[in-house]
Amino acid sequence: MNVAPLGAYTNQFIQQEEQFSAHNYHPLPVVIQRAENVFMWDVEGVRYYDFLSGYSSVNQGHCHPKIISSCIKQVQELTLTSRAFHHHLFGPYSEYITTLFGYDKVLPMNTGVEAVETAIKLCRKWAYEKKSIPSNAAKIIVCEGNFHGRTSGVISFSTDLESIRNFGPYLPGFIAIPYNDYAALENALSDPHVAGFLVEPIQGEAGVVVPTDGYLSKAAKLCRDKKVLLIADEIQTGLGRTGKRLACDHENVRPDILILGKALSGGLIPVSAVLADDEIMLTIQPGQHGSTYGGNPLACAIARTALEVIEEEQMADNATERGIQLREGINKINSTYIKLVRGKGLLNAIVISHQDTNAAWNLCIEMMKKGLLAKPTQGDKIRLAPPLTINSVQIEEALEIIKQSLPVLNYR
Ligand code: IF1
Repeated sequence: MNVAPLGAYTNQFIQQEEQFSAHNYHPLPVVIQRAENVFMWDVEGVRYYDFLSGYSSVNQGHCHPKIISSCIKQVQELTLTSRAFHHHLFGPYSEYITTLFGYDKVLPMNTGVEAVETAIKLCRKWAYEKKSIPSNAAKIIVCEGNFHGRTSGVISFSTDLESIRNFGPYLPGFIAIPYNDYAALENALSDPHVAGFLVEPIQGEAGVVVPTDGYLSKAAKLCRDKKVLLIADEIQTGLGRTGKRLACDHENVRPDILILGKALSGGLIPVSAVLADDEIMLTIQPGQHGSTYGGNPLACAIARTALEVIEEEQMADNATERGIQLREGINKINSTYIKLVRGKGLLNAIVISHQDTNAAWNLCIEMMKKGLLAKPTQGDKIRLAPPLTINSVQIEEALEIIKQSLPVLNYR
């Protein structure tokens, strides 16, 4: 088993970070230097299983060779034109991604939250120009427990106090309803000024909250009936993570606006995208929205290959099989400290049962010492989300590490 000493190098880098960088994260005490596929190595040379995958950004495995080679080829030829000029990769990439997901058009952005902000602007523009909602009266329904990013606009509809406290004033025009509550949605959509329903098919940050089977498809039908745009944030759940190309595919739901990010670049650079049909997408005309790096040649080259390898290597199917193996393996451990395991594909979380509020953190530290990196979320949950390239032998090894780490919780 790996033993991860808090070695001299590790401490040196952590102290440097402590002094010279903002304290907006509380990382595990490990300093990563290299990564390949499902593994990362720290500055002490210790190897770890990556069970966070950059919050589902490296679905394809770290430094996937085909994505890296596309990047190396492109980065030496052309990296940025800005959208003031056309470039030769934008048309082919746009055709590829819109054909793959079945939409008329794509609007390329960079980070996930920029794509969420873009989707909100598209929804509002459509509301005023197509649904004739009175100016500035459009409302978008969101869910309690949501996580869609950290801009001032997007945190305006967060229900997480730490994400919003002292960042006001907030952007108006959002109504939060309970997640996975069809009646609450039906009630909210009775307001004629509602333009859209923004939802994560599975709530990641909330601790991998999987809605009841049928919730998404019933919500989609209700939105259709009420002429409200269904906006699916698949930034974390998309691109094979839950065992399908999109989490919406589990219920054959086609959102009106699809938001992608994270693994769209395989973890190389920030690449995000908003997909929609012409009625919605063409409400934005030249000069009404944009981004310096949106749709840049390097992003197009990387994202095209990042999408191709998910399909070619059937990563969604592997996520389904490995996810079943992981959840069954965890249930077999039958630990009193694991209240439950939940998830779909390789987006999973265990809920820790222990009177110490730091138990999940302590378990993560112990798993780190034994060679597996995972992070607690919402206090008592630990997300388990390895790259979709993980194989069955590696899942068994990871299960053994989890099993061997649990006794660290043998304290009152
Ligand atoms: C952090 C969470 C995960 C996302 C969904 C949009 C975005 C995210 C469903 C915005 C980003 C990241 C952000 C990062 C940690 C991580 C996260 F814990 F914050 F909530 F994954 F669950 N929609 N999630 O998950 O995308 O702008 O970051 O590219 O802010 O701490 P981004």
